[in-house]
Amino acid sequence: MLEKITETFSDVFRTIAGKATISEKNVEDALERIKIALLEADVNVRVVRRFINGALEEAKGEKVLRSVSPGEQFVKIVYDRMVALLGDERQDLVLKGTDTQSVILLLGLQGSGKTTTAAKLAVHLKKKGRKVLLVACDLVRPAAVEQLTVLAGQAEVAIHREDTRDPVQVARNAMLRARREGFDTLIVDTAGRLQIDEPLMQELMRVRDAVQPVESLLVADAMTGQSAVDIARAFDERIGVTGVILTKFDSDTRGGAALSLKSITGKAIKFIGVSERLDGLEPFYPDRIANRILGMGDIVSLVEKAQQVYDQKEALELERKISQESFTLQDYLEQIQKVKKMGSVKSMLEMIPGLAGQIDEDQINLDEMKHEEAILLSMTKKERLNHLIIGPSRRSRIARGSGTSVAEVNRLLKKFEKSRTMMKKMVKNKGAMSKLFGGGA
Ligand SMILES: Nc1nc2c(ncn2[C@@H]2O[C@H](COP(=O)(O)OP(=O)(O)OP(=O)(O)O)[C@@H](O)[C@H]2O)c(=O)[nH]1
Ligand SMILES: [Mg+2]
Repeated sequence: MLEKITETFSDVFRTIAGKATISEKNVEDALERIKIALLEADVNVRVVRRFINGALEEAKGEKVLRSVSPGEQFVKIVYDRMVALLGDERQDLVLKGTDTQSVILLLGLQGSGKTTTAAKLAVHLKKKGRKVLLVACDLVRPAAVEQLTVLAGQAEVAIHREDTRDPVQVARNAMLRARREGFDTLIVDTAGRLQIDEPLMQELMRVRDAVQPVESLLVADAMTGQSAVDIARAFDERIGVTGVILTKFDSDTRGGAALSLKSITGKAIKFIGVSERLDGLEPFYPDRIANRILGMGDIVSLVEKAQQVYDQKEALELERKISQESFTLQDYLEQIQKVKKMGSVKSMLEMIPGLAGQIDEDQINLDEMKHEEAILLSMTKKERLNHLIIGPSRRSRIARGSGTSVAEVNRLLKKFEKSRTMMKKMVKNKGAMSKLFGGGA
């Protein structure tokens, strides 16, 4: 998603960032192109106008045009505005403590992804140590309860379902059951309609009043484009929306909805759905998405974080290695070991080029990290310096030596190769960005 805008941004930035001096005309031209890209991506017209006018005013100021690095200042202005547009800070769910009940009500049109998202959220919250009960309150579509039951099975969480037509009854009983059986979090799946209609709203209001949700999340399909904004407004007016989950972020959409939602409705995007699978739910981080959109990859956070541990010389050396693809498994191992000292798993992983900014604390698989280190240590140094010489028989030796499997060794090698290519691309795209964000020389 959003590839098209990213292309334009990268292109504009490349043109402007390298310039030693830029004129008002340069700024205007650059913003004109950005404006067209945003409009083509289906971003709301008002949002685009505000974005462009604000950026124009700021960028044409003396301070920018006369500065030592006007191009980079310009990029920073656009970046900051993009983060603001997406909602500034990450907004997490606001739930009560586990000694009491928190109800999450999911709302949305038909096919927006409510039922799938209910199960994904259950997985997410279970990992955070909550006891989750899924509640099947879509009694309109015949197969809905069955669908949620199957998903609950896959997610290995409990489900409350009843053979009735009354969602309020199901919701009430689910709460009683939760109290009896010690569930602290209820996720309520509701019925969708093709369009917002009165009977749906009435039903949702009754369910809402029965469960008193702490979060009423609108599940919106990223492919809906512009109308997502109207849908969000309508649900907010009638039911009260506390946040949005934007599904199908992985799809080939223009992405305008994502960029307009926060700014027009004031409702934060809390998560994005990135696949059909149950692990396909990611917390929404405005700055990371802005990075992605602006084509800077996550190199910015890498450079920022890297700064904390490496001195600049080391960072430059690493950058050189990455760009020349001479980054080896030996380097990879050293990264793991060096940053391990820092304690936090997250900051440790953030340090590894290619992983920066893509990690969510609760997606971290500690065991996998340990396995990777073990695998790397079971290789000879020569192998770590040139992974291409590791043939099939060595792979099984390494697997045995590290107490892992050949599949795991293969996976590590594949991952390494993939991230090496990715890192190279990121470093290349970065250009002058590292200076701006405090890294590099
Ligand atoms: N690619 C992708 N597909 C998704 C995502 N979320 C949901 N889907 C798919 O979208 C379709 C509809 O999802 P559901 O969860 O059934 O949607 P719903 O809102 O419950 O639909 P109704 O109950 O009919 O109103 C399913 O095929 C899901 O697998 C996502 O983030 N990415
Ligand atoms: Mg459903």
